Amino acid sequence: MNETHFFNRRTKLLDLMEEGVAIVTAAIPALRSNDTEHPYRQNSDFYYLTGFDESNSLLVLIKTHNETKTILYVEANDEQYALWNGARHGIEKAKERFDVDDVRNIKDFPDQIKDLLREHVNLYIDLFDDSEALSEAKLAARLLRETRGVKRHIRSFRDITHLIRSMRLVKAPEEIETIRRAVALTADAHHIAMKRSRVGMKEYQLQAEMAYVFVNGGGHTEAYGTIVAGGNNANTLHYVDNRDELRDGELVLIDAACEVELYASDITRTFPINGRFSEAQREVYNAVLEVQLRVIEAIKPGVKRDWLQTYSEELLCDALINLGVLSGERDALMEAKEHKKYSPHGIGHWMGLDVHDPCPYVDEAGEALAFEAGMVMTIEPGLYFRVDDESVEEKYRGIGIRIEDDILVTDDGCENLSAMIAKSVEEIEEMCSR
Ligand SMILES: [Mn+2]
Repeated sequence: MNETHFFNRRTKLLDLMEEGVAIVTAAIPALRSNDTEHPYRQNSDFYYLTGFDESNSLLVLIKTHNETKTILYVEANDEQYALWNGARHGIEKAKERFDVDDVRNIKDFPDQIKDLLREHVNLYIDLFDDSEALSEAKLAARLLRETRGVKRHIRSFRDITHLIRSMRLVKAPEEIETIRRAVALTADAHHIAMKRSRVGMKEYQLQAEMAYVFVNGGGHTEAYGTIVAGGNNANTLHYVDNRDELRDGELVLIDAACEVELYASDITRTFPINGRFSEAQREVYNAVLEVQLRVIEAIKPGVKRDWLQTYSEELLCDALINLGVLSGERDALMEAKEHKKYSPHGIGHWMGLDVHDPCPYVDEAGEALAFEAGMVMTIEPGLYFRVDDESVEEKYRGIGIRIEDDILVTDDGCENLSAMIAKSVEEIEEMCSR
């Protein structure tokens, strides 16, 4: 991805804005403990507009009836900081890199924000951003309102995130390429996990095998907390403890994927720890797989997301009836939400700069969005039978299965970006035997 891509996004955002000033801030570093921090992760909206990964920076976009102005505030390079933490871009290098109208020192922002806001009525911000910079901006807006002789002042705080996230919904070719790179590494990691899985290992050891692939493949991080859930642990949807032993005759559910240039992938595979599915495991696995394949098949431009959700629940309900877990008529079971007990989560979510991309799911009128080429959504049906759940046959108890792929909507249908990852019973048993 290059500066032209980011420049074009800023231009488009200015197009979408009414007259006013927008401020988008970098993420605040997160303290881990005492004086150590979590690895820095840039605010996705800020990154989307700049590609800049330094903290303590912010972007100002100004739009009047006849002109626009873009200003990037960054930290100046500081020798002491550089000695301990490495050099920052600084003003000069940032000027070379970014195609903005001006690069300024972040230290000057509090003194300059009042002038930037003068005579504007709209201030676009993330309404839930509690950074110091936004406090400064709000203070400046208040002072301007109280100043006699100022003809126009900020009268409304507008949500900038909605505009940016609407743009983020449809991915550009360079974004899809980046997601493909993340998926490729994730594919290798899942295959390694299948190959290395042995009875008696700890869940964290499979996690470590996968983390090695991510880091060795270019220093990339996990896109979210890795789930390695052996046996009944798979029935805890957000199990991240990963400290249990992997036992003979059980499945392991792995929901893990890496991030490349801040773009996520999100993949789940469930496979037998000893390499061979039991009969009961195979029955449930194929039931979930069938649902997943049929839902993916249904994705194409024009299809509405809420229809897809209902369709997937109907298929899961049918699967539960076929397995003998539920009995009765499907519509009545759906009405009573009986299937939700064994499949409580949604069929999928937008994916991009965030693993759960916070892009809108409904249009301005509140109607469910229809798929368009360039949208990326995960498809992840699952069935979960707790080990202590006496409402299911004993042979199914303790089985939790989810299968998740990353789906790109195309002009004439969709493409499974993670189609290369072993998924059928045969492919998985073959991969496990290597
Ligand atoms: Mn997911």
